[in-house]
Amino acid sequence: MTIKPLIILPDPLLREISRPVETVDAALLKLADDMLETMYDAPGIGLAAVQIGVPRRLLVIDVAREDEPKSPQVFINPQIVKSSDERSVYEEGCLSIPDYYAEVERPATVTVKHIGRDGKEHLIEADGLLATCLQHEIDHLNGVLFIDYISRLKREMVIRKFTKASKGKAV
Ligand code: K1U
Ligand code: ZN
Repeated sequence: MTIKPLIILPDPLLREISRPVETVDAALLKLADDMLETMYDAPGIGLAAVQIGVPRRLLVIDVAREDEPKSPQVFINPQIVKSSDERSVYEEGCLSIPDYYAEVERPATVTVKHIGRDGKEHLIEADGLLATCLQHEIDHLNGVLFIDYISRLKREMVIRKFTKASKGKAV
């Protein structure tokens, strides 16, 4: 397994719509394993393939607490098929926007259809942190970032800060 470099704001790749995965083969499963390794190293609780520069509809998640055994999950071509009216608020972060956190309100429960690493279709009903994380990661597949849910003023400040930092590094 390989730890891959993370794509950071304002990289335009983060605004691309990821293409569906066509075949679940050894190469795709190796990509999922590299994503898990990268996510654990960061550390994070989720990662979309586009965050390591691969705009495919693939994401990995592990919301197990530190005192629990690892529980890696792979979601291929995930789709939200049902969302609750009930909402929940969570302070989110993003590995592509390091050290910035903001409260985001989302549906508290989602049902997600996806293909698993076994190549078969699955349906999962998620609540709590898993529901929040699934929605954050599926947003990545559609070029949406959690800063899109905060005020325009705050979002522009964050983008300006990261744009400035990226120019500083480019020289
Ligand atoms: O997609 C990402 O950028 C990963 C992101 C996922 C996420 C976090 C919070 C709410 C929704 C989705 C992260 O993992 S940020 C890092 C983080 O939250 C974390 C890191 C270490 C321990 C616990 C959490
Ligand atoms: Zn993110």
